Amino acid sequence: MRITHRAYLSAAVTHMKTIFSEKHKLRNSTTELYGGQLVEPFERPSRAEFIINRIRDQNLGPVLDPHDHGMDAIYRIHDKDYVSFMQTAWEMWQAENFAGEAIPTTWPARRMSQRIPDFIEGKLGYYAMAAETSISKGTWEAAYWSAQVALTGAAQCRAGDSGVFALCRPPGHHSAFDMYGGYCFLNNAAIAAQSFLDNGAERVAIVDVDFHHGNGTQDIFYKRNDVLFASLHGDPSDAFPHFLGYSEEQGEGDGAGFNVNYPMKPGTRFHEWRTALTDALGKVSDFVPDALVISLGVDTFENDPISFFKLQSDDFITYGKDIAQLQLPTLFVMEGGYDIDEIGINTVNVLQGFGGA
Ligand code: 5XA
Ligand code: ZN
Repeated sequence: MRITHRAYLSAAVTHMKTIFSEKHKLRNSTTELYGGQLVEPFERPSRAEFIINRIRDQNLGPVLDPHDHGMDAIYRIHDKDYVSFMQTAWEMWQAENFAGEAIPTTWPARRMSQRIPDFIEGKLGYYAMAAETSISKGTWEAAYWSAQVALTGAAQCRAGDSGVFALCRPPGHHSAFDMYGGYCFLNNAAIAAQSFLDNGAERVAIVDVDFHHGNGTQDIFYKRNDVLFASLHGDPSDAFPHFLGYSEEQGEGDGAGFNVNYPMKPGTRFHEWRTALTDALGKVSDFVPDALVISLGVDTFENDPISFFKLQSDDFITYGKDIAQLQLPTLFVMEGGYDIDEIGINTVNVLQGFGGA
């Protein structure tokens, strides 16, 4: 029987597992500060629903619940005081009887004290790197399970799967050691990468293909040489997070040379973007990692409402194949993507491209 390209693709990807928790729905904030207004958040539960529906429609493979790996793996990446703040922020905010969701309004800017205030308003400003992300009921629980999704995905890779999809929500790559924002509370990709290292890997590479720079991941591994971090993103002079992600940021101390940024201008199309990806994958190959983590955001899509690259749906298949050429155990960790109509197609295109390469 002649195997068509499409049939080959479907057959080849049948084995990719997805790790997914319904607990993502607990992250259901109703407000985002955007354009000077409080709007319905772009990062909303339906994002994950469209992705999981597409995975099921396409028979990508089994969908598994996460195991509970506990707090220790989270503390390998995040500050205990920060985690404690995240666990209690909503209760502290509610205790003040504020009407809306918890949003920071003041920051420790240049030449100000870095002491952590007692009052919730001050704590929010201390730990937040951006104001769009409201903390609401259930935020901590959803963030905790999102990290467990990533940890379970890493465990599946270690058990021998060549590619696993961690359908994390909320996303993670803007969250640093003691920082939240950009819709992120715990850095799922960093937690997963560290779990590979803590279970025998010597080196792990993280390639961040989300439209936005992965400032949290960069910051976490900036002085280390056991994690190579490469990020393709909107130039921070034009795009969030604005204050990190320039090409001259190449790592420090032991980490010098292990951080690579590819900032790109508004209107960037796939050809140029793919040139950057090829360069990043070449660096990954030279690094000879034991595992690869992909921070997978599909907000590079041409119709994404908050981004400015011009990738088309088929491009996601192509670059999934490019990633597969490395032949590394690969964990895809979901980050951003806000064109709800296409988010499932674009995400699954990457995974099918990877599986069918
Ligand atoms: O990858 N990060 C995002 O998609 C969040 C961007 C937040 C912009 N205010
Ligand atoms: Zn993004």
